[in-house]
Amino acid sequence: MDQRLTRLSKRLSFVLRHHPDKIGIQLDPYGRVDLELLIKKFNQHFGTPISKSIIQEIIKDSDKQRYAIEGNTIRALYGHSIPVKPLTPPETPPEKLYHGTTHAAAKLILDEGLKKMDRDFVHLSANLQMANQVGRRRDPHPVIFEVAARNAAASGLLFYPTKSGVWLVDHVPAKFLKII
Ligand code: HQG
Repeated sequence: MDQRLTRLSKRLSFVLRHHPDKIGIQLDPYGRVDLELLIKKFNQHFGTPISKSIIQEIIKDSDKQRYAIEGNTIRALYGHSIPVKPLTPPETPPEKLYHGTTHAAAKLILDEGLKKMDRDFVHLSANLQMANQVGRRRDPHPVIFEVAARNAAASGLLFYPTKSGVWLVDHVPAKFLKII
């Protein structure tokens, strides 16, 4: 994806995950907003304009799907810091999920488990490659945790899938985590 689309994608994430107020829009309880309104307000606020076809190009060309256009609306699929409710019900996760992180965080996680920190949910990856990619954002040689997701779900934790291979969960106690 070229630099211009990457920059626009980051701005979309900023607005749809964290600061809809900055461009004068409100999200519904599930994080959705009318697509035409989003485009109008986005273009009033930012220098580089966006359109439905540009957003579709971003969705098609991104390494992972960060947004979904559904009917007349758009939403971020994960990553929120403003409170949003999951749009679809929890599901039984695969036996194992993964989480990539830094060495510094891993020490704390071994004691405290995974916490959602500044976001609405803990983010887990469907496969090792994704977990590595997530971890490398902050550490060139990230620590990868294997999450006993099926067992954690059996203990009552609710796992929410997204279309992008990211699974969302409120927290993961340390007993379900293993460094691999
Ligand atoms: C860590 C990006 C200390 C956790 C990515 C992580 C992902 C703890 C950091 C998505 C902890 C939070 C989310 C504890 C967790 N003590 N540190 N008890 N529990 N942590 O960015 O999962 O590219 O909020 O390990 O690719 O890194 O933007 O979460 O390092 O899918 O679409 O606290 O964001 O997606 O960091 O990343 P984040 P994340 P995009």
